[in-house]
Amino acid sequence: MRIFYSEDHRLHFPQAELSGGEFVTPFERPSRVEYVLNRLKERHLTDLHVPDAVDMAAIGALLDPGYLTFLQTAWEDWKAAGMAGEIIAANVPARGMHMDRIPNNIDGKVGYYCHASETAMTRGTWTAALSSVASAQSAQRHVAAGADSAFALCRPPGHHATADQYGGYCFINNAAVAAQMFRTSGASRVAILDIDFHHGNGTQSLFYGRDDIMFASLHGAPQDAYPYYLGYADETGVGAGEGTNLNYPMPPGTGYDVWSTALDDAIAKIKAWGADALVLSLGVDAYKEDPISFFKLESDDFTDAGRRIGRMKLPTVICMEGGYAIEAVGINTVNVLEGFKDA
Ligand code: SP5
Ligand code: ZN
Repeated sequence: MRIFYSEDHRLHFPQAELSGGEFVTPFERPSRVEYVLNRLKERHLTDLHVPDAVDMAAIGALLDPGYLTFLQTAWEDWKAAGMAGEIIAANVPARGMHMDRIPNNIDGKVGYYCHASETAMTRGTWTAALSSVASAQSAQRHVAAGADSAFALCRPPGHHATADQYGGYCFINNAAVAAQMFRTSGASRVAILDIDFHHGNGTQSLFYGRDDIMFASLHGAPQDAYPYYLGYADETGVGAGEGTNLNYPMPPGTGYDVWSTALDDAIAKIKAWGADALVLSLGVDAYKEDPISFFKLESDDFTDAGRRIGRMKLPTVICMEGGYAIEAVGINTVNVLEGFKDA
């Protein structure tokens, strides 16, 4: 399996994540990638490639142009306004306020384009986010050209990013861009399966009204888990998209028996729908030791999950999302890939 990955992810490393009322070193940190790379090497998965240059047109086809300009210029504007620290959203439009008027002031703009203030931006965030989506794009082109599958070792992750908001450690929705590119390259029905512990609110929102891209997500129930305000089972799509959004919220303590039942159900529905390409949002934060999550998957369970997904025999782009039990991230991620390959 070809693996696409760029060193530029290192350019995104904020010092601070707002967590429990204090600033901590972000859970989503560059060393996560090192653990995955080391494990890939240990398991002789060494077909590593630097991605081709980013295809901005393919991103612009899906995301809000004002948002992309904001991401590109935010750091400059923040510094020009005399801000001493990293970019952190302090004000977001809330109930009863205008949701659609974009402030000129950079502090206001940051709030407009953000939905979760745990996520800081720094000087290199834009470049890193572009390198991440470039890996997803190269992986998609490789699969569209005939490969069975490819792994985009994306960092920063993407599935919380919407058309015009960042948050949840995500800036550009890598999996969504890859799915849209499958449509452009000839697939009629594309499924996105999201097994990250957190609900993929960004991906859901991008395709909620569409009948050509199905979204299925297994995640911590929104009553109990970030992103809190989306991811309920009754969110099934709207208009033409009715029936093509599948949420599997699960409670604290959920283990592999219940989780894999949900996975099988999602797989069966994706097959029945007639997907001809698959994008897997691969977070491994459902692991029992994950520091910010509450599912109870064991490392071996990830191998089994990969096998079940591989049995779909669909052309598949795998995009890295979350996973924060730092030393196990490599093992769990590569377990999914190995299960998938051996299916
Ligand atoms: C891609 C991805 O997995 N994003 C996850 C974003 C999670 N954001 C909320 C983090 C809340 C952390 N709370 C820490 C409590 C530690 N005990
Ligand atoms: Zn996650």
